[in-house]
Amino acid sequence: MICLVLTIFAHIFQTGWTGAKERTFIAVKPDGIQRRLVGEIICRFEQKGFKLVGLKLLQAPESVLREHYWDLRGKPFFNGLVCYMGSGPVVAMVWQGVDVVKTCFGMLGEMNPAVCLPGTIRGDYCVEGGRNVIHGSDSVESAQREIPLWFRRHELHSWDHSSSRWI
Ligand code: IDP
Ligand code: MG
Repeated sequence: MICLVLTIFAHIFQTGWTGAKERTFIAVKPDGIQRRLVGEIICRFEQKGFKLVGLKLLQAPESVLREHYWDLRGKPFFNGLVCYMGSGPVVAMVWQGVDVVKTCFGMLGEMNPAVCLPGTIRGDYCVEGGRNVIHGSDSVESAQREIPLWFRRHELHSWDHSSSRWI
């Protein structure tokens, strides 16, 4: 009974974050831009059938990068990671759709490119974990934290895909 109540609460609380309205944060990292992979990467999510609701090119402030990778602050590579992510502009995006977080995370491939499957973005374009061209939220909770960190409300758009009933 308690489980049922909690499940209902969780569902109500997450309204707007799950189902067709689920959103994820994706960023092409500075190496992805240098390697001219922006078009290819956007193309993959677009052709998969997800909806682009936010897009911008920006030089990420160090404060945003430190906050974004807060969970990794104790790792020896943390400062190098912040430096790498601030070494040039990133393309920040928000994509929307059913199960978009899990699906996009799978499309990225593993952090270690040596074990990435061919067909994933990292599997096709990376050889080193420290230069892995793309970030994607790893859970709905991460997406809920990351999207407001990178985007203001007015930078996100609600619009209808004319082809949505075919996807
Ligand atoms: P993810 O990007 O697949 O979610 P995480 O383990 O969350 O992987 O790590 C975040 C990012 O930190 C990675 O994408 C990568 O850029 C960087 N990173 C993780 N582990 C290492 C490492 O051992 N050396 C250098 N960079 C790392
Ligand atoms: Mg991660």
